[in-house]
Amino acid sequence: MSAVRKRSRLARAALAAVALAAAVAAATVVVRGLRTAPAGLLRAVEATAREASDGMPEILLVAKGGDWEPNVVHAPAGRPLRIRVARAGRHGCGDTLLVPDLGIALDVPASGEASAMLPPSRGEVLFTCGARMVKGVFLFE
Ligand SMILES: [Cu+2]
Repeated sequence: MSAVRKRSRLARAALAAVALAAAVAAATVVVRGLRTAPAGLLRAVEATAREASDGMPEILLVAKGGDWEPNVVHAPAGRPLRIRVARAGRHGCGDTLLVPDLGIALDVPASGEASAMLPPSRGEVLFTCGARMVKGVFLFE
């Protein structure tokens, strides 16, 4: 990997962390009763939704400990997004994934996967655990 490309990847990760921090700060205003877990969010794990075989943008989110990977998800604006959820290990925080602004509540099975379809969206949409602690952000762009 070239130094330039590496630097650009680092810059993008830093930008994502800043976007996440801004989203977390905004969340306390936007979503009432939301609790933040900033320590866990300092480590941004980025990914981009990919088209599934049916053409739908899709992302797999895995609960690891109390955090989700990825926790910064880039997805196309104005299109639905299928989220698939699974867990690696047991942690109460991974029981549920909420997307409060979109009215989505998804139970995460002890084994296997569950999925839900997010409606077409734009901009930053946060996701949280069942206790409404911010766990990550979808960036519809
Ligand atoms: Cu939690």
